[in-house]
Amino acid sequence: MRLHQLAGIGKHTDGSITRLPFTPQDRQAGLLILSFMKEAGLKTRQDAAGNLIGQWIPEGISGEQAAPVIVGSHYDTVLNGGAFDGCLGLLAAIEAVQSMREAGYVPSCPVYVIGFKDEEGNRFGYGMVGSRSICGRMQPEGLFSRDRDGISLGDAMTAFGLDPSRLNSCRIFPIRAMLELHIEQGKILESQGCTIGIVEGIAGLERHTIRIEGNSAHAGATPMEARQDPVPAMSRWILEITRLARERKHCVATVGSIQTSPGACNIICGSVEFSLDLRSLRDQDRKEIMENMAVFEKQLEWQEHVRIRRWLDQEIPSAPCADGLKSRMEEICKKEGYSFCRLMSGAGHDSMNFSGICPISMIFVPSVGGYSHRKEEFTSMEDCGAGTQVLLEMILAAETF
Ligand code: HGY
Ligand code: MN
Ligand code: MN
Repeated sequence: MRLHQLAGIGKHTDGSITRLPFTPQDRQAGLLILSFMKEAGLKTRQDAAGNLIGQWIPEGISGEQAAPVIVGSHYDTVLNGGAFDGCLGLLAAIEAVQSMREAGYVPSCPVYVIGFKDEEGNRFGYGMVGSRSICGRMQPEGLFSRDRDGISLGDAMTAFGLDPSRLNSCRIFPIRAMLELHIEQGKILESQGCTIGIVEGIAGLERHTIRIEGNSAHAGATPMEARQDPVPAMSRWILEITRLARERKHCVATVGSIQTSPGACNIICGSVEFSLDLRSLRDQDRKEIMENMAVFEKQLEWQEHVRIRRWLDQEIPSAPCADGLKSRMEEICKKEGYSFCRLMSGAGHDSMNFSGICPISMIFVPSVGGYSHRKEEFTSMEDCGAGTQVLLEMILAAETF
């Protein structure tokens, strides 16, 4: 089965999967996915960002009709991730189009199946490189983001055989609609016994890097009152952002990566560098929280005798899904007898980059136990099948949307 074949690329002995962008595992996965697209009868190409594009352009289609329905998802993983995040949506899209073609169906507009590149941002910290490029929203500074070995995103793309100077050529416009099937990555569908999630919208997100500099010194010979220790300052910073996020509904703040320097047990750190991933369904929440943090940082610098620098790595506004497509999805669920509920997506997705360019629509299927971004990530074949059926019928709906 295609999902298991793809999951085998980058799999560790513990069963988790690491398939980071512009790596040998990525190349191997790309070749396999292109072969699946060819089996489905699609005309395949890879664009300057490394997106995999399978095109179905019916005879005689031109002009306005040429605006494609785009359907797909990403195929990179997080570090030690699972088999379903992104890949289910991409393989389901290939499956749906293959079924339509084999049934002799001819769409009234082009249908592009796209495997998006580097959605997770787990290697360079920037993320959504493929979908931003297709939407003309790739920021040039993103190319200078670096991985843990100091390799920049731009250099990694060039070494992979791509051309980061031609990302503008990735732009697809106009687009009729963007459809994405994805695992929920939380527990709502499972707890409500729903097979299908009709996504209302995707939370906006911003990611920062924070660096706090103090003064490295001997852990034993330096009295507490004489220290300029960035670690207690960082701890207070993290407690403050956590407090501010907990005060607001649908707002989440995560510090997922922390580096201390020099990082030895008997040396007071000279500096610490850590990440912030802040999300909210209300963009105003994020603005208020970061304004509060700017004031808090000034106090912290003075009280802890340290210097704090923070820079924004990326920001993507929240993205509402198209009402008309949500209603069509509800009709499809009722017709097919699938239990469904409406929910917001706290997780970010490639679709959010299409907001404001074309109508977007996301279909969720349940994650067993709510597990995701770990090897236990799982969705039943029955739910995968239901999600694929809804995706197929949403392609039909989007054509006439
Ligand atoms: O980070 C996210 O929300 C997504 O998994 N990329
Ligand atoms: Mn993910
Ligand atoms: Mn994903």
